Amino acid sequence: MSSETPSPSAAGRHPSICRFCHANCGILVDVENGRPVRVVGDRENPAYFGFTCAKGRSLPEQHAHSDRLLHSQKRQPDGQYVGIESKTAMDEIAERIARIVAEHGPRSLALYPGTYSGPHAPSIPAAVGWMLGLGSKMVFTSASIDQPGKHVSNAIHGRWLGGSYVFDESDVWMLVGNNPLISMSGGIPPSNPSKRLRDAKKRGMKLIVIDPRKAEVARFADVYLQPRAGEDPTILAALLNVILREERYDADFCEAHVSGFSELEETVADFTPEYAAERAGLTTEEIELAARTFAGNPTQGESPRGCGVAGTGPNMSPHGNLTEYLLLALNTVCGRWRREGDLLPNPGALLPRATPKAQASPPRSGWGRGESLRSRDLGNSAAGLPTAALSDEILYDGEGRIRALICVGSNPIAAWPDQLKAVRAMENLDLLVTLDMKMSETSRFADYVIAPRLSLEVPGISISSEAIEQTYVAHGYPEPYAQYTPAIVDPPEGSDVIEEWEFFYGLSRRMGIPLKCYPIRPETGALRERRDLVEFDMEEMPSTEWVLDGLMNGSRIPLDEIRKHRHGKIYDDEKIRVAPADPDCRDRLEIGNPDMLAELSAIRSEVFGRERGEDAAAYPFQLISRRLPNVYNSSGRDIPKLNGRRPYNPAFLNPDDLDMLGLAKGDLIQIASPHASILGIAEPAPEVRRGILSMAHCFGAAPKHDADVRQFGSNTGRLVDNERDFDPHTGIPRMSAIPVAVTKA
Ligand SMILES: Nc1nc2c(c(=O)[nH]1)N[C@H]1C(S)=C(S)[C@@H](COP(=O)(O)OP(=O)(O)OC[C@H]3O[C@@H](n4cnc5c(=O)[nH]c(N)nc54)[C@H](O)[C@@H]3O)O[C@H]1N2
Ligand SMILES: Nc1nc2c(c(=O)[nH]1)N[C@H]1C(S)=C(S)[C@@H](COP(=O)(O)OP(=O)(O)OC[C@H]3O[C@@H](n4cnc5c(=O)[nH]c(N)nc54)[C@H](O)[C@@H]3O)O[C@H]1N2
Ligand code: SF4
Ligand SMILES: [Mo]
Repeated sequence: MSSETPSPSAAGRHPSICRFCHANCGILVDVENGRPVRVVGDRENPAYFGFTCAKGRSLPEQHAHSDRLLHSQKRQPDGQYVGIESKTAMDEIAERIARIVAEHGPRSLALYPGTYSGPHAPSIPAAVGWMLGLGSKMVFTSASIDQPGKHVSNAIHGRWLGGSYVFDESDVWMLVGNNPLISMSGGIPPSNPSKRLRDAKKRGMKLIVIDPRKAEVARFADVYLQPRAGEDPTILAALLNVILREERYDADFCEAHVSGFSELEETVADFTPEYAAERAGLTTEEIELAARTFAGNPTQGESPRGCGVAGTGPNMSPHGNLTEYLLLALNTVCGRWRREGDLLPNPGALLPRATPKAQASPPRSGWGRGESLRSRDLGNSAAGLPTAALSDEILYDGEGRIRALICVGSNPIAAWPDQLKAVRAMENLDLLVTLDMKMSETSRFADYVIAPRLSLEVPGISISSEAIEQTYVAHGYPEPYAQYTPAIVDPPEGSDVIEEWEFFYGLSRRMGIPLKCYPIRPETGALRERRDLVEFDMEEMPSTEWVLDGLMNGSRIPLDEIRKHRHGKIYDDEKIRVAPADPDCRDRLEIGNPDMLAELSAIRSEVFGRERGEDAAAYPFQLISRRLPNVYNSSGRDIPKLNGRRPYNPAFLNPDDLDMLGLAKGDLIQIASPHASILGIAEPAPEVRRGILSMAHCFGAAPKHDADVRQFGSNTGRLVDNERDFDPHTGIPRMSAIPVAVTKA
């Protein structure tokens, strides 16, 4: 590294990057006596315009939290934890893993990087590099219990190498089960989404929202559909039905670049707006209006730009792959891809230079790739190994079971579907190591808990928000924005906290494994120049700055240049246009995948509504997932400034349903699925459709605390059966639209 970084902990106001969530807002941090004391938005930041949320402003409280681990912990035979020096912990863990691997092979070791490996750019590359060095491919990420349908559908549909449209330039946008104003995710840029949305509305953009709960973003919708949960494939098939029947598609684009058109057309022919309306609890007119608003009227020369994107809701409901696939098909038939000569809004900043081309890259297999599980008939899909089945693989009673698990910034007991099985799995491990800032629900089962540095104590870059463009269509920054921050403060005095990558470097060194990091490969974005593999010096430990430089090799804007602009900068120096297709290119986007169309046809022959029979009568409500503003998965709910008055996750129900059940605000309720039951606290929410129970995940503690629901909340994952109603390709079980019964407790 050649640039100079100011010494951390200097008193005063420092520009930085918020890493409480993935949105990477530009912030100003006030430092007094070596500690962060105040965080405000940075108005000089050219992409975020001073935006922050309450979570970001509570970073000082997070860093100073009384539950924060300042020393790594080791579990004693009596179950108590005592502090252990991080070096000694690494010695002991390296030795135990070497022994497990020698006896049972590298496959007995699994890695689960979660939410908080995101803000620390070197975490996942170093962890995965160490695993591959050891010979284990058993890497399970939260992607397979998040929006796995995105990865699968992009693989089997193929990528458009010219890239997608971005929000800031679009005339129409469709959100299917996501809420970017709160989640900072889902196609409205993560950089101040509410300003971007207001600007877009002023420009005349039409917004379509499909969500059983009238979420914050739905208040801005021009067309709002409030269906039953889990009916997205039917609704999207009906939109396609209208668009194809009324010839509102881009015939020239389909002719030149698409295959499977007639197969899709034939299958969606049965999904009339009348059928979809009855099934999803909508009106025919609403469906037609959504279709016409999205497609415009191309034969009259009215072809709006834009995109449709889905979020976690429909990905966690049944048929998530199909929902995402139909959405890609919808974008594709409407020709919603960037054409030859179009300017690329974001040629890259920390990403390598884009080299877009107006052509398709052919479909790949979406599942059945490589490694498969021993315990279940599931394997590697485009979304990776199935995290939802990792408990089964740990509990498997046979050759090749997983015996050791490393959790990096993740919390299986809070987050995995089927919580009680996850508890049994954690208890069945020979070795569990967590890298976590506190004794999380999962850390309480761990043999070792490694205490990490927190975000303001490490350098950071805005790569997670930029690189999401590589995996999710129409996500990421709409402009070549980047920011770097040095560490703003030193860790608290007397602490022994390390960075996640240092832990994996430390293990590599102790185990004699040369550590190599592999760059992220693009899945859905425009083509980009390549990055090189990063090989670590195993004699002398490098600095984090060296690691960041290494990982960002090949960036369009060198990291050293980005380091100079401490408030973040938009690097709009270079104009890159979509190049013409290769003359001999015959590749096409596939919208008629036989597996997807078979799944869609099977839906058409399902009985629905009242005829559904027993389950429908016994479990009349549908529990759906949602995010709360002041928590980030399992983080934030123990910060009094954020949630002091309500540390639990309310069970939001329509007031008419509350009346019908004889319930009032604050009543204790029992929520039962066919698999398990939990307690909840009723909260009226007129924005929720009748028959829907809307609840956030990652609350609740271990089962012994179940009665303390007002203190810890309820774990909705408990209600999920991971072996029933799961996707056969990615393994994700039904985590939204779960049939439940609600009664007064
Ligand atoms: N029922 C249901 N289940 C769900 C979902 C749902 O909607 N419904 N959502 C799913 C989704 S989308 C996801 S992504 C997963 C999330 O799954 P996980 O990533 O497994 O869960 P988190 O609660 O985010 O775990 C983050 C952990 O990181 C710790 N941490 C905080 N700061 C740091 C840090 O700086 N360094 C380190 N090393 N650790 C830190 C926190 O204390 C916490 O224990 O949950 C999934 N589970
Ligand atoms: N404040 C905050 N921000 C977060 C997080 C957080 O915990 N808190 N978590 C982060 C993570 S890990 C992720 S993955 C992203 C997720 O980001 P989003 O996908 O935007 O997640 P949500 O805000 O839960 O929005 C999901 C929406 O889907 C709706 N929904 C549920 N089931 C269905 C269905 O069957 N069909 C349809 N059409 N809609 C349905 C819900 O009502 C909800 O409004 O957010 C990230 N940002
Ligand atoms: S949205 Fe995320 S990055 Fe921005 S201030 Fe809030 S927590 Fe921080
Ligand atoms: Mo997520």
